[in-house]
Amino acid sequence: MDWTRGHTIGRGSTATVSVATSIQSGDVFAVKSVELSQSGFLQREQKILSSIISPFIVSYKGCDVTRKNNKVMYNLFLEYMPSGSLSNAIHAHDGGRLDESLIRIFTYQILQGLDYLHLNGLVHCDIKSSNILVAQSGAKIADFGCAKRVEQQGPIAGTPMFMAPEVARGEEQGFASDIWALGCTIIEMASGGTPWHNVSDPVSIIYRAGYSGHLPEFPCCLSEQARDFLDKCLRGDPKERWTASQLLEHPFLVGEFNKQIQESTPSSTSPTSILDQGIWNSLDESESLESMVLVPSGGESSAGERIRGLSLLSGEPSWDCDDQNWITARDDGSEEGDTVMDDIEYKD
Ligand code: 3AM
Repeated sequence: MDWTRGHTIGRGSTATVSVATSIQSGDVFAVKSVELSQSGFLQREQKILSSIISPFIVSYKGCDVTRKNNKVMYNLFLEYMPSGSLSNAIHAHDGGRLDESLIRIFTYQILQGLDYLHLNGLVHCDIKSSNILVAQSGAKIADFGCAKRVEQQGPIAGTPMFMAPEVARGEEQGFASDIWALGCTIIEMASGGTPWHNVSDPVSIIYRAGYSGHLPEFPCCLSEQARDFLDKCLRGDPKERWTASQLLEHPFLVGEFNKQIQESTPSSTSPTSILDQGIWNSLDESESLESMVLVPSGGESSAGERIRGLSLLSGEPSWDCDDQNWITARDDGSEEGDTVMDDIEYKD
């Protein structure tokens, strides 16, 4: 696909995200770009996104390699989500927190995405409001740079603030860990703050989450139903946490607002959607929390040792975009100074 790069939307921890337009069709999409030599996270994301499809997950549109200012860039094409992240939506909303009716809808949509992933044997590993993207029609899960198959061994990944106790201790990272992170995301929506709001350095967060036996504080404004839902997400023992399918049946999601929720799924284009509340027009810029990868250093290690083991994941490039053996690198006509017109081919 030939395409042109538009304005930069933002810079995440692993890539720069821009708006892009297909030259052939005029379709607008988002492109995540990073230097090829540092594209391990993005290639991991490409592998996973290209194998899944759900109205609750940002859709994959392809990938290629281009040359820009003598740098070889890896580009991942995604569905464009014009309202940005849920994190931005929370901070743009009155009082910096969301009403319970909106929390319910976003929770339902994230949970549908998680249920789909888990049924397909995938763990996202980095659920948080800045990795949930929003369009007029609702919320979708994005950023699969840390995702893995459930049986896959490997370093613990994600953001310390959202790590379940078993993840913080470096024991395991499975479906239940995503559910804990969903609980933390509900806290973000309800409070406008972080789950461990009075702790900021990663060592203390890992200690709190993994070794203190404490739970994050439940926001006081939540209803009894919502608190019960949160309680089912934030059980210290992963075996006691409810699964995504169980949570979809919880009264918090199947009560009186069920109809509204159904009407506002991403597949709906109804102009009367509950999300048509004007908040999406005033989203401000905010910096995402950094994702990190914890490399476990043995079962006996302390929280401090784990933190010292923090490293960025560097995946081996795998040249299998779109199931082809060859990738064409071409000029992308960028407004940001991409100039090289010659095609380069890479073989695996
Ligand atoms: O820095 P902010 O939070 O404004 O929301 C993502 C983040 O914006 C946005 O790019 C920034 C860096 O990650 N983003 C990521 N994927 C996107 C997409 N598919 C996206 N915005 C729109 N559509």
